[in-house]
This record gives sequence, structure tokens and C-alpha cells, in this order.
Amino acid sequence: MLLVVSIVLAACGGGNGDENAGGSEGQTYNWKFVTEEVDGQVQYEYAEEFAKRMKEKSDGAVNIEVYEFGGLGSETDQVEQLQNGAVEMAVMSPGFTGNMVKEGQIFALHFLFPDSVEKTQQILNDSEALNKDLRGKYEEHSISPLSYWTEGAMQWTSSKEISEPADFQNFKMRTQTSPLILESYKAYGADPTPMSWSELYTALDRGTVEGQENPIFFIGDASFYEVQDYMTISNHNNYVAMTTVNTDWYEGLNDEMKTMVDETVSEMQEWVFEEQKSQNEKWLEEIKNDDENPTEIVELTEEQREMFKEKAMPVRDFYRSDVSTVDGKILDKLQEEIKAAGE
Ligand code: 6CS
Repeated sequence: MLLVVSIVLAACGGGNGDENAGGSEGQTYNWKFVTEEVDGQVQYEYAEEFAKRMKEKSDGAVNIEVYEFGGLGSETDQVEQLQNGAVEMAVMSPGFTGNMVKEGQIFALHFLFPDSVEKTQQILNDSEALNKDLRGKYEEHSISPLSYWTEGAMQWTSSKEISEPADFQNFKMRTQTSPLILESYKAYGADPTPMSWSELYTALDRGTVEGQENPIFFIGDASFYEVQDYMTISNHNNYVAMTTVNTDWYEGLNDEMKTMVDETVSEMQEWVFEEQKSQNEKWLEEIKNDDENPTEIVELTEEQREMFKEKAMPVRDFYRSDVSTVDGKILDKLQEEIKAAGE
């Protein structure tokens, strides 16, 4: 698969993507931007909007080709393509980098960020722990996260009702590949299996796995709810995506291009917040009103949420002692920042 992908990328241009390099007038730039989602979904729409803005600002000099998920392999193949410079830009989920960037698994911790998605986004924008310290950890692997943004609060879907931790006992839960995500579900007693989302619909349909977590728009657009009976509004975590670039490529951009990329990344934070919000709201209504594929929506009581929180807390200690390579310092700093933001 990787060989095929390399050949396809080489045919699409390869190299550093710049033509007439040397900084003269008339220079054009051809970059590749890969996402983990398909046309219409938040990451893909983000990349399309990003490409449109860059083209406009550069008077047509910057051409960004946006790739849907699937065309260039799995989520982990895409991580490698960004690292080796086969693609310049990627929307990447930390949930697929945990075997490499251990600290990035901070996003796997449940009930860490505020319940409010707005406040969570504010912390993702402002946090030094994430935008400086965690970014440094990714840069050791040639990945520069230029921004972090939420795709919405995550919910559980399942083939049987989940409203308290005991319901997770031996439950076959699909997760992304970062080991700490698996730990978070083992803490509830579940039996987690990592898997690409490209295999998930079939796995849920056949009962290979019994449930999964995702923001509502993704549960809807990927049709997972059609092969599940319940959706628990758990808000146990936020789905965080990162806008990433190949570090050497980014550092090698001329000042004008670097500023244009940085400004566009920054503008896109508000845009993508509104995009995820409207997609999540729209899909909640569609799932509720789909009589052909009925889904029972389970709202957790505060007591039930507390039961999950209690089980989730020791995973933070595990992160500090067994996962972090800096004794949990990034987590400590992030928790201070969350507290200082009034949470
Ligand atoms: O569950 C997943 O793996 C996928 N979920 C989202 C919201 N985006 C892409 C990711 O691969």
C-alpha cells in the first residue's frame, strides 16, 4: 500500500512542492494537504477552506491539493507521509500518534477539559503547555502542530445501553490506536480494540466490536448510528484535531509564505469552531428524527457521570508515571491553565 501511495504522490509532484524556488516574482507553490475525513466532514471542509484562503491571499500562487481520507492509506500511513515530506500539511488526530509521541496522549484523558466546548476551544487556542511544550515533543518527530481544534464533544454509541461503568464490563469497544485511549476504556472494565475508522461500520454491523466514541457529526455522517442501537450523551472528552505541517518544510518557507500560513491557521480557528458546531447540531436532529434507523439517546445523570469520572481519574496517574517522558509536566501545566481559565 505504501509503495502505491509513494508512486501516486511522486506522480502528483513530490519534492518540496515549490516551483521556480528562489523567491522571484511569479513563483508558484504546490502543496498537498491530507485529512482523515471525507468530503463534507469537518476536517475535509477545513482543508478546502484553508486552500481557498491561501489561494486568494497569494493571488493564485499557492495551490493546495486536498486529499480525502482513504486515497493515501490509513491514518497512520498519513502520519508517515507528513513526517517524510511526501505531503506538506495534514489534519491529524493525536489518537493515531500515541505510539510515537507519548505526551500527545494527554488528549486521551477523560473529563480533563471543561464540559463547555467553547471553553475547551479557548484553552486549545491559548495553552502554552500545548502550543509550545507539546508542539516541541511533536517536532522531535518532524511534525509541527500549528493549531489544536475541537471537532466537538465525544459520545458513545453501542449495541446495548451504556449508562454506568458496569455496562462497559467486557464490552468490545473500538478505539483509535494510541495506547492510553485503550487504558481509558480498560479503566471502565471494557475490552478495547484499536482500528481504523475505515473498517468501523462493518465491524459494528457484524458485532466484531459493540461500540465506539466520536463527535455526533461523525457518528451521523459515517452512518455508525445506523448499525448501533444507543447513543449515550457522555461528553466524556473532546475530539481534538491538529493542523500539522512537516517541520523542515515549514521552517524552510520564506517569511511571506510562513506569515500567510500562520495567519490563515489562526483565522481558521473561529471558522472551524462554527463548522463543527453546525455539523454536530444538524446531525443530532437527523439522528433523532431518523425513524428508519431508530437510536435511543441516553442522557447521563450527574451521578452517573461522577461514576465514570471516578474510574477515569487513576488514568491520569498512569499517564504521569508510565506514559509521560517528562513526569507529567505538560499535564500539570495544562491543568493549571484550565484552572486559571476558571474551570
Ligand atoms: O474515529 C475516527 O478515527 C475518526 N473520527 C473523526 C472525528 N475524524 C477522523 C478520525 O479518524
